[in-house]
Amino acid sequence: MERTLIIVKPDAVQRGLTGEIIKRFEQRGLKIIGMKLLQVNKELAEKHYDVHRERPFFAGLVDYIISAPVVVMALEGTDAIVATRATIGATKPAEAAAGTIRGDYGLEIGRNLVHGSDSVENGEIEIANFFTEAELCGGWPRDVDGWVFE
Ligand code: IDP
Ligand code: MG
Repeated sequence: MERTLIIVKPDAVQRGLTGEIIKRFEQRGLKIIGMKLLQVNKELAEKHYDVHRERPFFAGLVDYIISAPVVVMALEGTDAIVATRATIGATKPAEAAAGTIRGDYGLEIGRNLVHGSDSVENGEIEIANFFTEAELCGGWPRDVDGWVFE
């Protein structure tokens, strides 16, 4: 089982796409082990995107992510990192495949609707940045688990 941090970004929340985005991950079989709405502060935004600190788009990226509330989710499932990134689609929405979240709802890289962790290690780090242990229901026995996980 892998864990990943998903962020329904401010543009998606503003556009009323929160439910649609949650639905896609839920339908895929991923188990929600944490979820909340919050407005990210600058310190947390800069920590989350620290790897991009030297990039020219960093300041704009931080402004974007703190501009309105987001919904953050910790998801658990088989190959959760690869599976969720496939569901999210390519970073540039204009190039993202139809049927992906970005390919269905986005056009521009700076308004690409959703974040998903890019490795198991970063998933654990990012989940810890956004959730306390008490806020997570890790490993809860979902009744359909046997029909999703082999
Ligand atoms: P990812 O979200 O697909 O993993 P990353 O390369 O990790 O993409 O970039 C993180 C986020 O930074 C992107 O989702 C996007 O919001 C923003 N971003 C990346 N590259 C650019 C850019 O060239 N211009 C503006 N924003 C960018
Ligand atoms: Mg990334």
